[in-house]
Amino acid sequence: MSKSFKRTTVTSALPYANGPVHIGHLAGVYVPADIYVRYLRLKGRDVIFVGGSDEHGVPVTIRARKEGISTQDVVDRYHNLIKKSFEDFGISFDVYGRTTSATHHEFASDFFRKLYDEGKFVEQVSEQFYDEETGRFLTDRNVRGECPRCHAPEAYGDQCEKCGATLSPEELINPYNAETGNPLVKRETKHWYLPLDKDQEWLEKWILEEHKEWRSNVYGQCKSWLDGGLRPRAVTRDLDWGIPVPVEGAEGKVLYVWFDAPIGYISNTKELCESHPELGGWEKWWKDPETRLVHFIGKDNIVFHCIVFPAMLKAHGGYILPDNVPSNEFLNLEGNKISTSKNYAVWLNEYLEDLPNRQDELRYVLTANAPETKDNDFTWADYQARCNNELVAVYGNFVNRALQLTQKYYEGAVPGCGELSDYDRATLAEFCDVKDKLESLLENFKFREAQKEAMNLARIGNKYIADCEPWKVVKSDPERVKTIINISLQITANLAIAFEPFLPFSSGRLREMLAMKSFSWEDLGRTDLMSEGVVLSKPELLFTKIEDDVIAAQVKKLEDTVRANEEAAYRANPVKPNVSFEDFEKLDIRVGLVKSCEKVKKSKKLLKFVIDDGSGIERTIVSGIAQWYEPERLVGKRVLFVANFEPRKMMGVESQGMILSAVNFNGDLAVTTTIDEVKPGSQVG
Ligand code: B3M
Ligand code: ZN
Repeated sequence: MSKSFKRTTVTSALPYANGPVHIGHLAGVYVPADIYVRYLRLKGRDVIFVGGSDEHGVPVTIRARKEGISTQDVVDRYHNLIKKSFEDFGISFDVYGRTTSATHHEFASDFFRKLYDEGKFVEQVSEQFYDEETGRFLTDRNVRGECPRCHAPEAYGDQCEKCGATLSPEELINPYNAETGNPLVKRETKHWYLPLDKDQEWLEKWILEEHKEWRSNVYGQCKSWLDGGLRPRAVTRDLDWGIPVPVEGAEGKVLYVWFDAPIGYISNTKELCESHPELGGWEKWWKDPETRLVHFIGKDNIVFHCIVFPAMLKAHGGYILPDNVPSNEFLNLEGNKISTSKNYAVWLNEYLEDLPNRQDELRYVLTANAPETKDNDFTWADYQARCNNELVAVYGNFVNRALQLTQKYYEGAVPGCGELSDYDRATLAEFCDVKDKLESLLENFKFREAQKEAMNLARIGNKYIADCEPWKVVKSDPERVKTIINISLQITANLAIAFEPFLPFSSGRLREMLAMKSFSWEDLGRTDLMSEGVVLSKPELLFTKIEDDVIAAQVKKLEDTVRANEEAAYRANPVKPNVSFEDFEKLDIRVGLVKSCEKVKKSKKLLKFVIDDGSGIERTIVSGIAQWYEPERLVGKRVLFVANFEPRKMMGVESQGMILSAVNFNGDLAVTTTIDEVKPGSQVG
């Protein structure tokens, strides 16, 4: 950051109001954003923290259909639930709005209209799949049909899960509506496109040259988009849920959710400023070049925040562009992907109920494990270990010792500091630079390391008390003990400040116990925060142990979900109608020995096998299982394959057969083999 700014507008991605928020959202976006904002506030900087629900788009309409209630009911329910759980978790938004608000509808509509009037869009008519019975156009993912390659009956409009082929909806044979099963026809429809191809040049300069400091995952994704060449993107959709396109002849069309949602950051700011005149009008926060704009998002939102939204702002004119877009990778849960649709998550609202008053514990673990540079895994065992071994045993233990000894020896009044020993000086020197260290980490969005640094301060304190052993010298050298306790209390006061952005609940309680009146980031590193004679409140434990049964109950909850999903998957995939022996015999399944296996060039999914099928001539088979196997692992294995499967070309390679795999309920694959060794070419039957 070379420029200096007067104020900061911080936004965090607007969660879809189609379900509660879970720990993946928290770790990826909301906890880091909240740490950052709390830090800036504590430093006395001018900052607003803007959040809200994203209430448009297909996900909420799917949820409504699933639950059999209206879309408005869905967004009302989840908006309120999300808002409340964020509040209870201490995510300190200045405003938490919603994109169904009148302010937002008007704002987004005007935004579109201005670009339209100025000819910033291109209009394009294209053919899209249409369900005549429901009178609706379909998104690619909602079109299903027979795969043109492997003839699986239920391929998606963008991909066949059976053979791994990448498809477009036009290629499907007998396309149908995934939800209603109705057959589909092609129909012409007009849409408005943002001609991003025209933005290529300035975006390249702005991102690739002027924002080299962005996190490498963000920079890398932008670079690969830009290298691939930007294409026009449709900003309208044929849907009945959303903001109507404010143009004559656009009946039945709405703004694309990714067009209106980021504008929600601005309209929510407008709402905030209208009720808080002291903030000085929303424009100051979005148009003044002395305002710094920072978007906290998850990695699947990078292109929208770094390319599309800036292009929209630029096309409109008058707006500032983001100065940084700190995006995290994903958090997994007990080794599996978190999934809203599969109900596989730790939901924030449930956590708050199941583990009451343990907000800081979760905040701590999510930051300690934050997926800042790579995907990370949350496990309940790790949660327990970090709470008990770090929060309780290090931070909590130190604070408790310092406070209890003050009670015991001085009836809670801060003792004066006498002459310092060399060891005292060395200890104080160890934390005098904590402020600089923390600042540089926080300013660079390295929250994980920053929290470690704060914890290090507690470690210093713990070691200090343990080494000085005041209880041993309290009789023989009472003056020395006063100094030891005084220094311990100074460290404790520093901890209350250092941890405030990360663990605001316990920091608040600690400040009360310390009777700390003034409280500012600038005080960090000082060794005179606790004045002699100040009487402390009665100490309480800052953290308590997490017992095994609490963890076991959470693990069981997840296991129950997995089991329920497996049962549902089985029910959705019942055994097919019986076949005659004759029909079965038509399939020629054999054993093949894998001679070599390698990735098919330019394909993420396909592996090319060369197998010994017993005939003396090598056979090539292509299989869409690259996601599950490193090719080397399969070499030398005996696999089962369909030998008389019609040859077909995949990515330019002719595949002569099909390797058989078992598909797990969660979609994972395992290639089949025989228990004992058999000769290649042996028949299976
Ligand atoms: N609702 C996508 C998401 O939750 C979207 C973010 C909007 S930010 C303007 O991943
Ligand atoms: Zn297929």
